[in-house]
Amino acid sequence: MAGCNVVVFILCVYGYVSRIDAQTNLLQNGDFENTNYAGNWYCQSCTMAPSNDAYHGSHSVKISNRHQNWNGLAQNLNLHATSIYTITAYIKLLTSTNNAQYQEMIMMLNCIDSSGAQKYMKFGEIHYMEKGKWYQVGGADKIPSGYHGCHMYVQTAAPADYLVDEAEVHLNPVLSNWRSDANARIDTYRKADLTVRLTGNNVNAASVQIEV
Ligand SMILES: [Ca+2]
Repeated sequence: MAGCNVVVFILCVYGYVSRIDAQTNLLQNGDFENTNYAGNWYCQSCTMAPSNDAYHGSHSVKISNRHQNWNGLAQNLNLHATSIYTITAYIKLLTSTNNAQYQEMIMMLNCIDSSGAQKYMKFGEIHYMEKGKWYQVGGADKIPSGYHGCHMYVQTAAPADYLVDEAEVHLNPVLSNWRSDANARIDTYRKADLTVRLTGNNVNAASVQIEV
């Protein structure tokens, strides 16, 4: 922000805060570099353990001992109803059901409303994930009205072991007044009065052309 003058400084600060909101990873220990998962990740009826086979950094997490498709890595999230979020993670399939070459991998979000009703959303899926390769799985979706208490989890056919690394959840910014805001910025920063003075004798202002 070193280039901001006094007037622009406030806008720079506002923009900086907005970028923090958009870029902040809402997951705790999303890179799995902390191998203590207490208070962040948990396994839905499965086993989780640190792995040195990492997509990023030094560690990922290995998920095993699964018996149902929904048995998988999960983390709780307190999200805002009607907001749009992006959920992604890098996943490597280690073993597959029936030793198939490919297997479907899904990034899921489950949310609950005040009456206890549950909503299941697919944020992204890889239909044909091949064993032994890292894939980014996920996407963006809007939280339905009334829902806020959520948990994201990975779903795939059981039994199959997999690794997860670099998991992220971001709030997508909403630019509701982008056109009027853009016009206001153009008026402020790109438009200014231009004064032209003619000097000398015998100059007819009606015959002067100005090119910019
Ligand atoms: Ca990592």
